[in-house]
Amino acid sequence: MKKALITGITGQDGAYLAELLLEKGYEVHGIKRRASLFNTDRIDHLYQDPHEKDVRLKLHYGDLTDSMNLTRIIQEVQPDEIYNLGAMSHVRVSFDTPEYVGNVDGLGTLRILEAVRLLGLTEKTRIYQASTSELYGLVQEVPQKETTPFYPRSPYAVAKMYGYWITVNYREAYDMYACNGILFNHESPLRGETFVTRKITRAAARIALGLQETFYLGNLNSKRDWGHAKDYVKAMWLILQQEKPEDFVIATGITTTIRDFVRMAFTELGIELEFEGEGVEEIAKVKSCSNSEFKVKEGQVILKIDPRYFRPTEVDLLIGDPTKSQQKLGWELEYDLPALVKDMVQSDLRLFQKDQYLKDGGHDILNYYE
Ligand code: NDP
Ligand code: GDR
Repeated sequence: MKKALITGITGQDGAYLAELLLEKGYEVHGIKRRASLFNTDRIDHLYQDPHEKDVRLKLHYGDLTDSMNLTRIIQEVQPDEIYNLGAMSHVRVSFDTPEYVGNVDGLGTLRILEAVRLLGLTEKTRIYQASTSELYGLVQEVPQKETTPFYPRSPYAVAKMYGYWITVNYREAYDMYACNGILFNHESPLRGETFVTRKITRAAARIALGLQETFYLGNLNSKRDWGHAKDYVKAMWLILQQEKPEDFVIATGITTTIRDFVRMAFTELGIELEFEGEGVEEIAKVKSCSNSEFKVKEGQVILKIDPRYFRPTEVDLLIGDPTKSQQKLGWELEYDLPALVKDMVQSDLRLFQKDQYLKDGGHDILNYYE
């Protein structure tokens, strides 16, 4: 039975990847951080009682800032594959915590590679590094492909740039099977609540149910190439199954503005919007609603701009060229953008219907989310 070790198993991608690898018959080990509250929501459905026999999902406490911890876990597990997904992954927040991000997202990658080398596992263990389209940053070429020059625009992207190159360097210096997946934005119902797509789908559901009137966003003009995380974890696995280690861009090849994502999310609920004004004065109002059960009024302002969400340096346009991954990995998309939006909006609608029942029953519910 193959063994995989996933850092960041409690995150969006970690959860989908763990599910995929368990389905493929792997023994899956994950590193989770100690937190004062339970932090395994996304993988609770995969949890197996450690007292049972033949348990194939095993969790270890650890942190990417702790070399000794990582080395010990890798020594104990002796993994065939390591997926390094752990990171402080929020671009805006990386401007607030730049040193921490350098330590976790940059040096954390080195700690994994060096542990594998020092333990003499270079021939056994294959390593996947979660690289990102944020490396492209300021537009140099579109669509962006494996050979496009990098120009990172945030402490997050700069840290990930170190992670990218140290992975390439260990592959070349020590003949390791270590690869970068340069993944463009991928989303899902499990997406963290403060990333823009999930923020929008949650707000759309809450506004439709009458739990909230308005929500706030930052820059509506940036464009992102969005796919579904379920499709993207399949690419991670494929990248580690090739004869030779190589780096791959994983993307859909289609780009959309944040404004259009807002439109699509509300349309999924039968709510048509109109946008007016410019810059920080821009708003979106309800033009019509075809679902009489939803508690929105014509003319209701559902979106305003809050400059707090602007970034000191922005990435304006991301659009990836997936030709290499389609040809060499045989990677294919199951979800297009409308299918992704539908999955996220319908999931958040189900989630917040529970809050609506509580509210109708006279219980207090949280009435504002960032
Ligand atoms: P999430 O933010 O959902 O998950 C990040 C994971 O990393 C969580 O499990 C988190 O733990 C863990 N983590 C954070 N800090 C540490 C640390 N110091 N030590 C160990 N683990 C830590 O990210 P995604 O699942 O969306 O992304 C997975 C990876 O892919 C990340 O590296 C991200 O930067 C990268 N990426 C993501 C893309 C996307 O669009 N989703 C695109 C390209 C790259 P906890 O739950 O305790 O916070
Ligand atoms: P990104 O994702 O920065 O691309 O990084 P995010 O969803 O945070 O932002 C996308 C774009 O939306 C704009 N935006 C807002 N963003 C957030 N979070 N909140 C807002 O209120 C808001 N309003 C507008 C942003 O300015 C930006 O242009 C994600 C992360 O998953 C990274 O870890 C990953 O590497 C990249 O995708 C690829």
